[in-house]
Amino acid sequence: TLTSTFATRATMGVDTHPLTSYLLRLMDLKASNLCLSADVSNARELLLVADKVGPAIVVLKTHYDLIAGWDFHPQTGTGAKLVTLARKHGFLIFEDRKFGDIGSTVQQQYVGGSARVVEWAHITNVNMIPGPTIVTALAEAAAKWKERINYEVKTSVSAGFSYPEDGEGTEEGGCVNPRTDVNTSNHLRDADERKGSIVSITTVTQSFEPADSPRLSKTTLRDGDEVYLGIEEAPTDRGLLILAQMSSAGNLMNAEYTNACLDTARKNKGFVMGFVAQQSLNGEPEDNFITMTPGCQLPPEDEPTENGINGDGLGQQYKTPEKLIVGSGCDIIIVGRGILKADNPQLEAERYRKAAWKAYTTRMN
Ligand code: BMP
Repeated sequence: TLTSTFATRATMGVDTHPLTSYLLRLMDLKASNLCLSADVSNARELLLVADKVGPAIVVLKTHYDLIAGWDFHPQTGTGAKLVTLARKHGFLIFEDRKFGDIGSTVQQQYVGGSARVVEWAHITNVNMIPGPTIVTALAEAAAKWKERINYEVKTSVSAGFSYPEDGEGTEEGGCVNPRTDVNTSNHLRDADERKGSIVSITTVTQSFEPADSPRLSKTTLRDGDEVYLGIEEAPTDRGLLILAQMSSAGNLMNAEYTNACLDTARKNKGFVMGFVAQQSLNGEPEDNFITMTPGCQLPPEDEPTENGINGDGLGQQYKTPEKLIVGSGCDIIIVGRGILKADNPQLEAERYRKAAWKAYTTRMN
């Protein structure tokens, strides 16, 4: 897969995870293989940065538990608002939860508690320390969730139920019902046709035009449009990444551990999309796992040497997009402080998007 384009990989094989295919198409469309690690201090900042950087990224990574003022309301809270932004800009939400407990506990942590991660995060991840049942347990929970959502959508549409109960078109893109809003515009459109305006979504005036994306033409949205940017809806699936290698100095994930992660991934392709790792682990021709890689920074623009991007003094180790994508076969770079600490995070995200995309095109040649 190292020399196959993202577009080719999107259609590769029958057992490529539906969210992986969707993500690969998104990457191709937006000319982006950038994930923002949105490690900001509060919910207001998180939503602001997601909206600003949204056009440049394909994945937004969260740690909900480091965000002060995270609003847990299922319909109008922070997760729901992120879902709306994800639809607006076309990106997937990845809660970097690193689950790491017995199956029964992680199921409850995934679907329950205050955060109800499964409802707003398309993707989450695990530590493999507890063994493979952590993956099968979460897969089971995700499958149950999907079944429930599809059932709720079907029954509420046929009953002429009016979506959404809360947040009805109050803000830009304010259609907020995370449990149904993520992927249901098709159902809702059907309902619209039969019932008149069941769904109200406010005008979105913003159009999307990443600087160098050759494939995405400017999309002007009309009043009441519910599909943003001409980007298709994400499927109603949930996906998992396995943390197989870490970027931090002295971490304990040796080759044997990493191989065990790969083995579990291959046995659970219906749920596992790929890895958070420092290199591609795709070894067999049929492996089409996504490799997402943190520990990435670019040297400053005015000082283009790699000195000074070695680490953060707390164990983090940085590599350039070029090294990771060309040298190690990684697909998506995950960047936090490299973008967030810049004077203008929006412009800096664009600089990272271009650098990562250039590295990908280099790898293709
Ligand atoms: P930064 O680019 O600011 O160093 O942030 C990196 C992000 O990626 C953090 O959210 C961290 O939790 C995460 N991460 C990492 O740095 N290394 C890993 O091996 C795995 C991670 O999830």
